[in-house]
Amino acid sequence: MSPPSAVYPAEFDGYTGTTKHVKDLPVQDGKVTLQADGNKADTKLLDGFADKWETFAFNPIRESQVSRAMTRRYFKDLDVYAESDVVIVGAGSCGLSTAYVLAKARPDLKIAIIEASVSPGGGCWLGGQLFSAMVLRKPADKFLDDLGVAYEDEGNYVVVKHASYFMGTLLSRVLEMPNVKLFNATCVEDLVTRDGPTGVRVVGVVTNWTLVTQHHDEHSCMDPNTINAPLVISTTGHDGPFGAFCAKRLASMGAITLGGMRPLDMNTAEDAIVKGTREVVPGLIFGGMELSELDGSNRMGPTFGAMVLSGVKAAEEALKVWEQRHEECKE
Ligand code: AHZ
Repeated sequence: MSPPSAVYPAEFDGYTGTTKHVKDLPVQDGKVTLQADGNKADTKLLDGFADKWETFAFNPIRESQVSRAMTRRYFKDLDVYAESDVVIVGAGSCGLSTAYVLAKARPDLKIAIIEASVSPGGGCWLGGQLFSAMVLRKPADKFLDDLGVAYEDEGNYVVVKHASYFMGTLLSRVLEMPNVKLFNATCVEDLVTRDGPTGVRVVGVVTNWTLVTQHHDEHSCMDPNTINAPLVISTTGHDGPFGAFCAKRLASMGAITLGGMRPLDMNTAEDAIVKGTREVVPGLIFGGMELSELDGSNRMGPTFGAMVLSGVKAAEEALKVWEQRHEECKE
């Protein structure tokens, strides 16, 4: 079997390409041939600017055009996604992996991602202790192959040269999908629920601008907004300033008891997170490190295989639930 196309060629050293996938780089006698000018063919379009800077000018614009270009689209999105098919809470490595697999498999589903931070990506812009490289244990390499992210194959695990390269690629793949809307700087500050004969069912989320959520104590009334959805997937990470949000909310409702994240053990932690990815109460699926708070499983530290494969499993679970119950879930 030939190696995955995204693996660095063994003899290749000092990879300096920026936007191109390794397999697309020019190869001569089995070796990648990078030119000193960074493969100039790529810069042809920009060369059109050469020696024209004296007469250079942008096309004219009126300030209100900029304002309307943004606000029209945002308010249309608020309208369209007020009834979503799936809401993903948290745009970290697990939430975005879930979105990537689900949105790609089902372009007919409307998927809203709610991220508290201005910058999506969660803790996945660096490896451990602010180092650049990112480790994923096999078989998570299959996810990278699908995404088109290059890595070094180290046997049982693979190494992406920079976590930001992984996250940047994942984000762009998710954001280019027409059925996904990312609402960042927006916090999920409660769940929408219904009581039924079999207990509580989650049917949406309560949102607010994160800055508002952070300042509720200083103002008397800043009511939130809502999104209805038959399925919510919570991937808010382990406990922290914002983390484990839905797990903590379910615990405060008495619907579950929190296990509390246990100390680091890479080998047990990653399997437990993937295996534990599931619908915990009707309408609410958990993925990623939020599960460690729910189930009392270990943390794994800087190995990210479980985050992406928990995302794959969360997407699969979502499709199963969707097929079985979406009409009923829509009330
Ligand atoms: O901002 C949070 C982050 O981007 C976001 N989030 C949290 N609460 C939210 C809320 N509303 C909206 N109430 C919220 N967004 O959720 C995202 C979680 O991303 P993460 O990277 O923290 O979690 P993950 O489970 O995707 O990845 C965990 C990565 C870790 S932690 C760890 C360890 O500590 O051992 N090891 C790994 C691999």
